[in-house]
Amino acid sequence: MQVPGSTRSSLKHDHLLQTPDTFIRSPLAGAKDVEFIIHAAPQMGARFTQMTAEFKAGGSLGPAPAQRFLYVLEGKLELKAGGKKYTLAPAGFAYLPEGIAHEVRALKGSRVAVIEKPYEAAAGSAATEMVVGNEKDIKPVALMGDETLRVRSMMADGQGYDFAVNTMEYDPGAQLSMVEVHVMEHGLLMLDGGGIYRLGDSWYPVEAGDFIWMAPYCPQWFGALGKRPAKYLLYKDWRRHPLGA
Ligand code: UGY
Ligand code: MN
Repeated sequence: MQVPGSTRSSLKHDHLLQTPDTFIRSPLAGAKDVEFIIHAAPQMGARFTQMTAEFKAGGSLGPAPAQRFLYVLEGKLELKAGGKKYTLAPAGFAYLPEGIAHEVRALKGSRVAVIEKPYEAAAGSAATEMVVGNEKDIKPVALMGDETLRVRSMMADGQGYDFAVNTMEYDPGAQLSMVEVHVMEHGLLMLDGGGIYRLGDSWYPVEAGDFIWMAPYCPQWFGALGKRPAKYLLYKDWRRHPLGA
C-alpha cells in the first residue's frame, strides 16, 4: 500500500519520472470522448508533446497541431488518411506528417500513445511521408551488437524525418553499455517489465506504465531487472543542427 502523500514521481531540472498514481486526465478541444494524460509538454521544457489518449468506443481525435505519431497500447483504431482507411491493432503505429488531413476514431475502448512535434524543415531534404505499420512486424536490431538489447525503429529513414520513435527491449539483466549524455531529448513510456533508470544523479526503480522525460544532456542509463524482458517506447528528436540551420 502506498503511504499517503508519497509517490515515486519526481521532477528535476533535467528529467521527469511520472508514475500512474500521479496521472491527471483532461479533455482537449477538438477531441470527442477521449481523455488525455499529458506527460510531456513545452510547459515543462519539452519541445514536443507526449500524451496517453484514453478513448471510449467511437471517440475521436481533433486535428493535429504538428507532426503526429500514434502507437496503440490497447484496443483498436480506425485511421483515415491519404484517401485510405487503416485499422491499427495493439502495437500498430502511424506517422502523420504536419498538415496531412486525417481522422482517428476508436473502434472500441482504446489507449494510445500520441506524440506531436512541430516540424523542422531542413534545406535540401525531401518532405516526409506517412508511415503505417505494426511494431511486431519490424525486425529487431541488436544495440551495438548486444543481442540482449533489441531496438525496433518505426519511423522511416531519411533526412526529412526530424524525430525517431523506437521500442527498446532488454532481456532480464541487460543494460545500456554506457551512461548516455546527448543533445537529443527523450519521451519514454515503459511498456513491459521494469528495472532501474538512472536520470541525472538519481536512480529510480521503474515499471510498466511509468513515463519519463529526459531533457537534452540528461545523463541516462537503464538496467533491466526481474524475470521478464523490459520494454519501452522511446521518442527522440534528431537529424537537425542544434543551431536550427
Ligand atoms: O537512442 C537512445 O538515445 C537510447 N539508447 N537512449 C535511452 O534508451 N535512454
Ligand atoms: Mn538516449
